Formats: sequence, structure tokens, C-alpha cells
Amino acid sequence: MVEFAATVKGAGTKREQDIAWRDATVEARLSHALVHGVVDFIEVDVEEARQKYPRPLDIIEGPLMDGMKVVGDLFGAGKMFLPQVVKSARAMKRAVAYLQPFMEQEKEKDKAEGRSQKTKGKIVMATVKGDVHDIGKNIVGVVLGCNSYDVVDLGVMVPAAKILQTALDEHADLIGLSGLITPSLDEMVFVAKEMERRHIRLPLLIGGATTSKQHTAVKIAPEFSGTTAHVLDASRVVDVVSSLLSDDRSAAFEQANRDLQEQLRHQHSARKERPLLPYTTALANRLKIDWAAEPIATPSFVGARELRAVALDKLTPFIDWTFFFAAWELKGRFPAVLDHPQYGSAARELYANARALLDRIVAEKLLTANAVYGFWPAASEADDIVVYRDAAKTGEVARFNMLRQQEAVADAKANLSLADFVAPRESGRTDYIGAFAVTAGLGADDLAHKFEREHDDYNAILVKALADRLAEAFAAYLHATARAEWGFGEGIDPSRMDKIIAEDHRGIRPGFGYPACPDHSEKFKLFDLLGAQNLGIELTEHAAMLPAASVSGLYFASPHARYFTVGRIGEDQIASYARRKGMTIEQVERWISGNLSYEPARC
Ligand code: B12
Repeated sequence: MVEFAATVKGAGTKREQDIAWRDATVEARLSHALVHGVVDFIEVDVEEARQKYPRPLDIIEGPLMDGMKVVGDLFGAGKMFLPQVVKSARAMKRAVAYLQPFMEQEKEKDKAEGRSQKTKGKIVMATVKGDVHDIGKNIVGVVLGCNSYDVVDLGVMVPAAKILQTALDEHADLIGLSGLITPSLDEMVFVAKEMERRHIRLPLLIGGATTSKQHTAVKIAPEFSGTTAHVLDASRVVDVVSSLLSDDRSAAFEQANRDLQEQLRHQHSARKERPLLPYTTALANRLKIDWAAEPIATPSFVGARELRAVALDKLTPFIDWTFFFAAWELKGRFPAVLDHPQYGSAARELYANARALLDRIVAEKLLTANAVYGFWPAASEADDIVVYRDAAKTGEVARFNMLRQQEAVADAKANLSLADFVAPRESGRTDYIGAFAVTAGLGADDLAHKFEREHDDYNAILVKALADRLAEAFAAYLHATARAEWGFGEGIDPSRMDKIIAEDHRGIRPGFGYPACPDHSEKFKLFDLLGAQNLGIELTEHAAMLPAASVSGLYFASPHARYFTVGRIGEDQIASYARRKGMTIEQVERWISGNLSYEPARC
């Protein structure tokens, strides 16, 4: 293993030139190909092994699994990193795909002779109903697959009934759920309840950016008498799955998991929280702006403007690569991450591959970037932002309902709401608000599927991660354009890229779902205002955007505008909010379940 670690560390350009490993035995060559993720000779070597071994399964369970075990050990020991593991998995998948037809023949033979084939275990995974994000789940699937677990990935937006039926039909050993946005948390609770109701006692794994061990313990686990385990990231999943499926270790793992969740529930119920102000008091403590003296910028046009098929090379300079590396579990600021003492070489190799694919995407226009944005006269009315068709403020075209911080704040600070950053109707001033929706993901799924069909998860995941980065870059680029058109801001100046990426400028662009405006359902109004559907961006029933690589939100121009967290809110604000939104209390409680300061009455 130490030997392999040394060679993996030196991976990169040297690797392509060094073909001395081709002289080794077929087993050693297969192992080398897996550990280094080299696919160039994989079919030739597997065929050679097939001539040598009596059954194709012997090759998988022998040299291929030995190679993957080295990969797993190096990954577990922190000597190999996620991008390299995914490349190894690609080599494994290609090898298995080559053997597949021979395995089918073998299976038929086994069946006829009454023998059965055994795998380490099967997991059915899905991104839950209404949610579209799947990079994290794909990575987890690859890591499990290369540890010889069978993975049935149902994709995105999968209803509970389908997940559970598939688990039963496939005789799965575990179920895994993923989600990016808050409404998915409630959906996961629903899946857990359904598992209980249908007596499906398989272990339930929970993952995805919006999930947490706290939420899993407090909200999901109590609904299900089987084991519910939160998995923080891909590096832990093999340990969790192998423990849950081990005859010797499962009881201890499940007990430790239950103890931890009990402790988390206890901490949750005993937590000390800042008291809440009555909503009317919080509202009175809004940010006081001297609107008579406030500079109000007038945008150069009113209404929505569409941008179609924007040249991708305009967007690439705005990519914030730090997040790209974070998606691959290589944490650290870009470009310093490229020189990281442990994973610098893995980061450099990943970066080189990503840039090469990005160049191809740009040159061959493999992704389409569309956007719509615009400006409208607007006024705040308490915590609503009213949007008008024209400066005469006739014709209300939208009304965004905002939430206000309700926790008691120290030092005479204000209880903020985004509505505070728009001139109130009674100020007599004509203020404006901007809105936007961008996507860089049109074509991403097709391209990713093309790679998946070639058993190339590495490039499939790269495509999605690059599309996400382009979407964020597009949002930054468009905001810079909009600020200039709004009469302030520097426009697109390549020498100021760092400042633009760091959002070091006047004006903010909060997206619904982020902490200042946590209610995703306001996106339905935003999309109506913008006509975003015309650009190929859709909303699911839980207000996730399709394609996944999309971002949307509002623009605020006030020099006072800043990002903040709404945090916990009380029943009085919920009642007002439900009234303003024309929804029932129960409906709004679902949309902003993460902000409730109380246990909702619904069961
Ligand atoms: C990258 C990112 C994006 C990208 C990509 C999103 C996409 N493709 O869907 C872009 C820029 C497009 C984006 C957009 C949005 N985002 Co965003 N985004 C993020 C960010 C920064 C990282 C998420 C990520 O990709 N991580 C990398 C992957 C690899 O990690 P992961 O998904 O967590 O997966 C790992 C584990 O969770 C686990 N895991 C995952 N699934 C599974 C499944 C199983 C079975 C197991 C065992 C384990 C497991 O293993 C994985 C690998 O290690 C997070 C903040 C954060 N730090 O988490 C916000 C975040 C998720 N985004 C958020 C929001 C609000 C949005 C938007 C709604 C904003 C907007 N209005 O436009 C949109 C929604 C997009 C949509 N399509 O609807 C919020 C969601 C919170 C909420 N309250 O709902 C977050 C948390 C930011 C925040 N602090 O508020 N986003």
C-alpha cells in the first residue's frame, strides 16, 4: 500500500510516459490500471485475464477487487483522494462492462445448475421528489460501486412510492436518500414514515447538502423504527454501509447511532435560544433608512430582458474554482489548493482534466447558457415588496412576501427583512428592484448521460460540476452587467474579477432558499415575473430549478443592502406570513420548516 501511495502521489504527466508497468503480470497490470485510473489498456488486459481465469467472476473477485481494495485502503488512509477514486471506479466499470456479456452467460449456467451469485449488498438510492441535485449522490454511488456494492440509482425527483417499491423489487439491503434544498427534508421525513407504515425495516441513509445529523436525529429517525443514519460525505459511506451490513458489527453500529441520535435530540430540546420579539416589535425595529436622503439609482430599462446562448467563454473568467474543488472534497482556496501538501497533485490533475473538458464544452458549445433579468419600480409595504409595471406605480405585477428576523438583537441593531432595502411606499420615492434567473445546464444531462453510457462517471460528474460553476459564474457576470445598467457598478472589467467573485460591491443578489429569504416557494412568483420558463428553466413542485445548474433571485441596489440570516421565527409572524401569501399556516410551515421556532401542530 505504501508503494502504491508513493506512485499515486507522483501521478500526472509522468504517468502517461511511464509504461514500464506494462511488462508486469496481468494481475499486476489490472491492479495498476485501477489504482491509477488508467483506462487505455483495460479491455486488452481483462481479455487476457479472461483467457487465464476459469470464470469471469473470478477476475472481478480476484485481481479487480484486489486492486479496488488497495484504492479503498488508500482512500480510507487519506493517501488517495476523491477524484482519483472516481477515476479508479471508471477503470473498474469499464472492466466489468467488458465482462458483462460473459457474466450473463455464466449466470444462465449457474441458474441452470442451481448455484446463486452473491454480492456484498445492494442499495437503492434517489434524490427525493421535487429535488434535482445529484452530484453528491453520484459520487457516493461510485464510491460504493467500487467497493463492490450493487447500486441502483433512481436519479432525481423520485417519489417515495417508487423508491420503496424498487427497494422491495430489487431485494435491496439499504435505502439512500439525497437532497439539496429544505423542502427535501420534509420529503425525507415522509419516506421514513412510509417505510414504517409499510414495515420496510431496511437501514435508511440520509445525505445531501441540506441534511444534517441534527435534522436526521430530531425529525427523521423518530418516524422510523429501523436505523436511520446520516452520512456526512463520500469518505464515510463505505464504513457506514459495511458496518450496517456486517453480521458482527451491525448491532454495535446501530446502538452507537441510536445513542448519538438520542444525545442530539436531547441537545436540541435543551438548547438555549435567544428569545423572540413579538412580530410587531420586530417590524417596528426595522432598518431605519433616511429615504429622503438615500441615493436611488434608476435602471436604464424597465421590464425583462432575455439573453440566449451566451458565449461560454464570456463566463469562464468568473468561475470561482474554490467551490469546484470543494465538490470533490479537496477543500482549500483556489489556486492555493493546487499546492496543498497532501492533495496538491490530485488537485492539479483534476484541474487539468476539468480545464480540458471545459475548453471542449466552450469550443463545441456543448452547454447552453440562457438568462432573463430585469428591473421594475418597487415599494415596500411592511414586509412585502410590491413590484409595479411602471414608475407611476400603477399595475402591481408581483408582490414578494419577505420574512423578518425575530430574535432579540443586541446593541440596538435592527431586525432585518429584505423589504427594508426597498423604499417604503409612504416615502414617496420611486425605487426599483431587479430579478434574474440564469442557467448553464441546458445540455448538461445529455452530455453526462453520454459519458455514463461509456461507463465514464468521472467525466459525467465533471460535466455537472462544471455546469454548476458556469451557472454561478453566469450569475456573477449578469449581476455585474445589471449593476452597470442600474447606473452604479463597474460593469464587466476583467481586472476586477476577484472583487466581482468576492461580491465586494454595492448591491446584493439573494436567491430564494438562501438564509435571507428561505422560502423557496417565492420562486413561483419570480418565474412568473421573469417568464423564466421561456428560457428553458422549469420549477419542480418543491421549487427546485431544472436544469440543476441554475440560479435565480432578486437584485437590491441600496448601499445598505447586505446578506443576513432570518433565523427563527414565531407563530405570530407565520400567521401574518400565511395571510400575506394566501396560504394556510400548515402550507407555510412546510415551506419554511427550518425557520420555525416551535413544533408545528401537524402530525
Ligand atoms: C454548489 C451549490 C450549488 C450549485 C449546484 C446545485 C445543483 N446542482 O443542484 C448551484 C450554484 C447551481 C446552486 C444553486 C442553488 N442553490 Co446551492 N449550494 C451549493 C453549495 C455551495 C454546495 C453543494 C454541493 O454541490 N456540494 C458538493 C457535493 C458533492 O456535496 P453534497 O451534495 O453535500 O454531497 C455529499 C454529502 O452530502 C453526501 N451525500 C449526498 N447525497 C447522498 C446520498 C446518500 C445516500 C448518502 C449516503 C450520502 C450523500 O455525500 C456527498 C459527497 O461527499 C451549497 C452549500 C454547501 N456548502 O453545502 C449550496 C446550497 C445547497 N444551495 C442552496 C440554495 C438555496 C440554492 C438555490 C435554491 C439558490 C437559488 N435561489 O438560486 C439554487 C437551487 C438550484 C436548483 N437547481 O434548484 C442552499 C440550500 C439550503 C436551503 N435552505 O434550501 C445551500 C445549502 C446554501 C445555503 N447555505 O443556503 N447551488
